[in-house]
Amino acid sequence: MADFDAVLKFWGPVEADYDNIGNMVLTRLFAEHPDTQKLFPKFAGIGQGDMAGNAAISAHGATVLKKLGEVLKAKGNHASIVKPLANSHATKHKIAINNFKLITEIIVKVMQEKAGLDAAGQTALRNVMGVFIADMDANYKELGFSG
Ligand code: MNH
Repeated sequence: MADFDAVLKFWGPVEADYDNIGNMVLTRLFAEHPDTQKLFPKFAGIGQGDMAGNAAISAHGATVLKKLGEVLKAKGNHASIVKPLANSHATKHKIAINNFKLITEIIVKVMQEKAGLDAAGQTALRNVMGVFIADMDANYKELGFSG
């Protein structure tokens, strides 16, 4: 699908700085949607002011973006990537689907600022995330998780 390529065009700066950009994504997600921080037991008690320099937040942010990079590069053939991700997020981490919509808008903004994601790229990223989220949701339903 053309949307995957339209986002991959802007992925270079993200890939070059997974730790810092990943940290920004999570720090901003937790700032704009404080309830999302409560879904991460390992980040309990970290204040907004300490997040930018927190190595554990950077490491997890990098993990998320690396996986998203795998999804982008699979260009829609991502069933084998999405399935284990849906399994862990439904049964272990208990992350309702709406949270993926929240992080989508954060990634759009951070990529706009840090990777120059333009209007067409923003639309493409929203489309790609829409496909990813729909596939996560289909897996959630199979698992009986009402996320
Ligand atoms: Mn998420 C762990 C990818 C969105 C909450 N997430 C992981 C792992 C990957 C990952 C990879 C580590 C392997 C695993 O447990 O499956 N997560 C993603 C991607 C997106 C994402 C690609 C969207 C893009 N995750 C979210 C959102 C939330 C969330 C949104 C909640 C607001 N994720 C978690 C939690 C863990 C996790 C909680 C477990 C963290 C830990 O304790 O190590």
